[in-house]
Amino acid sequence: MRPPASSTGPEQVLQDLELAARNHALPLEALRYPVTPVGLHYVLTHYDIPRVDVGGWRLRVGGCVRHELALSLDEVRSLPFVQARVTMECAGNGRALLEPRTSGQPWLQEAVGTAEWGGTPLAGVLERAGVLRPAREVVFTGLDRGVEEGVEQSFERSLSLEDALDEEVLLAYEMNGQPLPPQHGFPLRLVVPGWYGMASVKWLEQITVVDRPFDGYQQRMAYRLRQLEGEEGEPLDRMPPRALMVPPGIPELLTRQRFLPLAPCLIEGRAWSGHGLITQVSVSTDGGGSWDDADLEDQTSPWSWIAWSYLWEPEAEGEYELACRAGDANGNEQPLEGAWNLGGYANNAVQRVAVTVGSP
Ligand SMILES: Nc1nc2c(c(=O)[nH]1)N[C@H]1C(S)=C(S)[C@@H](COP(=O)(O)O)O[C@H]1N2
Ligand SMILES: [Mo]
Repeated sequence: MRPPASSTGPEQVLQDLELAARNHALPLEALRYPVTPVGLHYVLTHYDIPRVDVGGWRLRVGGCVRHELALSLDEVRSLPFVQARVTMECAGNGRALLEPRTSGQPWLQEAVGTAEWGGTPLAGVLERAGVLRPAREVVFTGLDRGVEEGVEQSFERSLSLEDALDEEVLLAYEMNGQPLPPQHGFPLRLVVPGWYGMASVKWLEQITVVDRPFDGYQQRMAYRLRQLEGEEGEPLDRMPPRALMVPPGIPELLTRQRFLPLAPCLIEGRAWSGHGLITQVSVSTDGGGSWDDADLEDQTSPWSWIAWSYLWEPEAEGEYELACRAGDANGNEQPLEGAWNLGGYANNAVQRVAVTVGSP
């Protein structure tokens, strides 16, 4: 049983437009770049983008630690440097395609991007501070403040101590070789490879090691799979697999209907999963009736998407529905239909693209 649909009246439409104007997705043609140009990477900011005076900014580390730290950006930059290519996707990606509509950022399927994040491993900073037992979790606090469901808050998320100590978790101050831009968390953000984006706290100012489960709003209320209000729900963490294609041909301005000539067509895209390497991408050109394997690029890092391609030779003019579907080494495969939940999260149902072969 589903709870009643949220409003889809004019007020909801204006709210959706305001959110969609502030937070943009990856234009699907930008899947062509292995590393997303900074301005094309999706952006999701719950509140306002803070303006940070880097001279006065410090990264504070406290709580269950032997030595409290307050590091300037130069001090963070003097720590060991690492770079990692990481695909990040919003947990609300696919939300607007679920019925009935739920409130929240009205993403279609493109809330994703891949960046070369540069910074220093979080584990090294925690080691400097000296984590004291019985530490259990590490809380990351951003500078940005706002209100959600009546609760005033800073954007804050936690990781278990074990997850926080994973070697791939970064304190990043560079994106694609440049200082972080304001919208992606200047001067410093967390990057948690493999996880949905909410874990990667931007505008980081405080790291607190705690000895009990963190129950802040973004942990206890948001980012959980629930069917009904009041349920505890399953917390979201890693990204399930998803493949997206560059829609082939040319679009009609308003409907985005695609047109392509009757000729062989190379369908290209990318696929990723936070649960393991991508082992399969299949493509359908008949709306999911039959599926063929796409060619996959060798995957060199588990944290970055891979390219895939499929040569389609349409036999006749007409209407087609293209679809693509990814599976990972952990046996996860994209569902054909999205699974509804109250927050509209984690809808990784296959992408479908309607095309017309022939002239408009
Ligand atoms: N401080 C802070 N960190 C944040 C957020 C935020 O609103 N404030 N949004 C989170 C969410 S929901 C996502 S999906 C990612 C988006 O990162 P990006 O905007 O760099 O793509 O940042 C996460 N980190
Ligand atoms: Mo998100």
